Amino acid sequence: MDLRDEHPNLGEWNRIIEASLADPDSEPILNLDRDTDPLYDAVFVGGGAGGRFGAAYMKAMGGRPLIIDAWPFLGGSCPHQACVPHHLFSEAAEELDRMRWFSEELFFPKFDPSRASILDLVKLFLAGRGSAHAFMNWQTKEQLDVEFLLNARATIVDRTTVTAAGRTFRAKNLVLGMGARPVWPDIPGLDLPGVLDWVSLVEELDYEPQRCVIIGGSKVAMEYGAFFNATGCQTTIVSRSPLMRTRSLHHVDEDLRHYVVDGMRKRGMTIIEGAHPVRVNGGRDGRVASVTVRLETGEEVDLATDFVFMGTGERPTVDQARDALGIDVLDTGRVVVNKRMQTSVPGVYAIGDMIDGPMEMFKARKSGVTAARTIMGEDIEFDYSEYPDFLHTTYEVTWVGLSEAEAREQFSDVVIIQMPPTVKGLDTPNLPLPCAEGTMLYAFSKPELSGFQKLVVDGDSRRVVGAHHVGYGAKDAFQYLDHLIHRPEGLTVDQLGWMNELFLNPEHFVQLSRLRAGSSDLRDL
Ligand code: COM
Repeated sequence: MDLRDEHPNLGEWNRIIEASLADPDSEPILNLDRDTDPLYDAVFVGGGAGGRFGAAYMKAMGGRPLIIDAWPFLGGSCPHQACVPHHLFSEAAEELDRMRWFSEELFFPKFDPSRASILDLVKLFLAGRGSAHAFMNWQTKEQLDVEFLLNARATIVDRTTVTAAGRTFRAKNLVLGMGARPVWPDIPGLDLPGVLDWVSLVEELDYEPQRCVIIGGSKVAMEYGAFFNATGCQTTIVSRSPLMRTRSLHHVDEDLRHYVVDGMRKRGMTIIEGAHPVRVNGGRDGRVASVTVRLETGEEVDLATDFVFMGTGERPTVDQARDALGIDVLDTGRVVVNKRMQTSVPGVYAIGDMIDGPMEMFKARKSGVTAARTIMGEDIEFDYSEYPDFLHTTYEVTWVGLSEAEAREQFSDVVIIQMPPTVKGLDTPNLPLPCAEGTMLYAFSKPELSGFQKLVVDGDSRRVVGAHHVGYGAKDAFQYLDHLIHRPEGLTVDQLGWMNELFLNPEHFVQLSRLRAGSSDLRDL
């Protein structure tokens, strides 16, 4: 299907994409300039967030990129199976939480658990996901003017040659952005129906689970687990390490961790830490019926369930590229790159989930852009070792910089500005502050659910070195706080306290800092 001279609108794109997804033999979608045998500045293999942003940036700089993707849409797993459904489910979890807590209070109706359904929300997502796909294709073609070949799997021949849809494409550079897929450990029984992960959940779920055992303690495990539980599906997380103490998360403050994990338990989730899944057992109907787990004590228990969700991490789709190119790859499957996203093979770059670091959107997009700018001759490096992080339970949880414990290892005078404060006898469950969850309805009706926040300051330099927040609406502030505190000159408590806060905002660091900033000798608050 050659669309170079066509200009499908969003509805037309939606139909083209849906038809392509429905038919395994559907034809490739071509948006290619007419010249014969062009030499591209780069072929982006994979048009996910990294490839799409990298190609768009290269085009904007005057280069000639081509994106090839096996899916009939751009944007990759984000709109299809990953971030977008995750955010839909997390938002639903938060709404369900509120409906339950406020059932028959004020203007809230009686909560009807029979209407809270994982399957309904999966169907809602499937019915709507095409609009994001359509927009990615429309924007990339009509507004960003990037050439692409979709619904065609690329085969890497060598570092300047890729084939797809029966054609050969030549490029000065290759940018590998083929993403990552969930990996499952080697446990007997994982092939049973009813064992799903974040990919197969949206593609395959066809019944309403009543009970769920989650294997793994990753962010995905916590986020999806909180959603399942909020729908009324009795959820148990089985994790080797304590939640939020996994290697993939850094700078997690212990008080924040407690607030989050205690909150999950308070909402009825079972969290078994230090435990190893031994096997998954089937029932008479052929579907999963229980999971045998070895507890920290060595005892083995059977957890009855009709749904197992795997939250054990992801691995890059790297085999074909490694075999064809000989690029260096770590044991984890991540491609080795320098700060310019250059692999061990000249002219070959890797981006997004293919490389080390968090599998998050900012890294995907910025690594794609870094590759593009490097190819276009700019002297640019991207260091993704420090970044603001977040996850959702039924709370939104956001953090950046050092935890209190990390700060105490580095600085002799650490000052903590925190809400609720840790003051003996204060009776903090009745303190409606920081009124960060939702916000005022909780503050007045359920003060104990009002969130948590902590600012970590180096008392000597007066610099903010960490910020931690549990509660709705902090993510926006944290992307700016991240920039401010990681500048060479940093951000002092005095500068923070002199900002113009929009009263009432969900995080109160500006006003709390101002209350202390007048003192030459900072104290905790
Ligand atoms: C977001 C996908 S859903 S992309 O980063 O805009 O390509």
